[in-house]
Amino acid sequence: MPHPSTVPLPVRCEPDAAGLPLSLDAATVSGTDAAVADVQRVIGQRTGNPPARAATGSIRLSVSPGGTPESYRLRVADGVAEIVGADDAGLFYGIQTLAQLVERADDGWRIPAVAIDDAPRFAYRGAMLDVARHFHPVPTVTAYLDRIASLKLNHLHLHLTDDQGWRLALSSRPALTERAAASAVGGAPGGFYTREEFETILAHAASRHVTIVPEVDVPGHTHAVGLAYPELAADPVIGEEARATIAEFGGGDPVPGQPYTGLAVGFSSLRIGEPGTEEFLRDVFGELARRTPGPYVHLGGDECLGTDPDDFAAFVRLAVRIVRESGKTPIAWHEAALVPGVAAEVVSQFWGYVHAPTEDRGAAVLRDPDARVILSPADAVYLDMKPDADATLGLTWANGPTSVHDAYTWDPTDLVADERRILGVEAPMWSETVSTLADIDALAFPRLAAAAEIAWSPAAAREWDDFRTRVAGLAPLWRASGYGLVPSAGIAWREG
Ligand code: TNX
Repeated sequence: MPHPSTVPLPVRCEPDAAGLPLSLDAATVSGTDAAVADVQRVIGQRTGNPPARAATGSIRLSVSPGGTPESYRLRVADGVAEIVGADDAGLFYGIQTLAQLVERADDGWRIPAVAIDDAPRFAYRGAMLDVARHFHPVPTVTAYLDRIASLKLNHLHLHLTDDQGWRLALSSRPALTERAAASAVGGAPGGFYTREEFETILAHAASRHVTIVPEVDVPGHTHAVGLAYPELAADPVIGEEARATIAEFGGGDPVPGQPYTGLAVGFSSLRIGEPGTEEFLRDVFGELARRTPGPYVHLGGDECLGTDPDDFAAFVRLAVRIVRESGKTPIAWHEAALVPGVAAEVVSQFWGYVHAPTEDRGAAVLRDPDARVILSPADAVYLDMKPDADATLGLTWANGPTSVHDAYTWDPTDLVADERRILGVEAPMWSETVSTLADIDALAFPRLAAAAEIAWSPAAAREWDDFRTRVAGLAPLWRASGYGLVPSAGIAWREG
């Protein structure tokens, strides 16, 4: 029997064609307030008819501690659905699966009889949103949180700063948002999150069992810092790569003290060795650590193309020390993790290639026995790569366009054979070409689902034709949830 349209694929899923389904027309739900509200939201979105609460519902939700973290068990039989989570997150994931099972019958809505036992493969299942190149306001971030959580992703990495703008108000450094937040790529309006808005994002993430991973990218990607603190910013160094990007996309050369609105990378750096720089790092990372509940702070460290390598190494060691002293585990892009001694102190985020790994794209970090890694191979999980050559949104630098097939047909162990060194997988959405939620949806679906399945489901059970059929079957749920789906090669989105 083909799998029902559940993505990511559960560990064990046994449909019972002869069993009595759960009819949703008069269904009721019982459990904790939060879990009941989750069921009412996801079923209500799909059917327009959220189940009422009852003391003992036909949908029964509970937590039975002790199993694998984030795991759950779901049974639909005899007109009753029961979900038991090993913890609140596991119960939440069972509810997401339940919503995916809803189908239209001749006489209304129902959930077919099924037995599912499910648990994640990796602890870190992430997405990243670049809110710096284009600013994405709170409703876009909360909408993206809903999307990623419905696919059982549990981390949202926010790229909060870049050359084009600084997006988070800090009490210790108000000048950053007063002077460096009004710009964005292409002259688009900038913006930033106030303290209260950032709290709203954190609270929404918590309600969806998502940990926010805040990133302040240093020492490169810091042109905007120079708008607020000119004494901390080195003069731009426009290398070959930046020159080629400026030639292709325009935007002019970066000018110290003026907002940068182009697409070039690698030209900016903080002044390393300057005493004010250390104080800046202590203020920024200290406040970031205090204001976020998660275990990680991302310090960036990528694409410092004009920075002297010894200066870069000294800077990275300092930044790592400061983040660790703040009580958090630093995450760093692989260039920083390649500084000798650093890999043992951080989580390394690899953004090289899986289909054609090369040393200049960080392959050494994959072999370092000290490195614990988050895998973000750019030619497979960079959601900002064009899905096909004709796409209007997206870039192509990572081995050309990335089809859904490319996004699905790789495995983390292709990169690191020892699975214990792999913390998980993260799918970044850089936003040079992405300015609205509709743009995000157009690039994310369905490749985000491919990343989620790679991070959650057993490798041996994954199969491309089965995946693309299941993913296509989710279109009615996703449309009803407001996700903007566009035509996608190889995916026959189901109507109705
Ligand atoms: C590379 S990936 C970058 C970003 C760009 C992205 C565009 C990484 C660590 N750096 O600065 O936005 O490519 O795809």
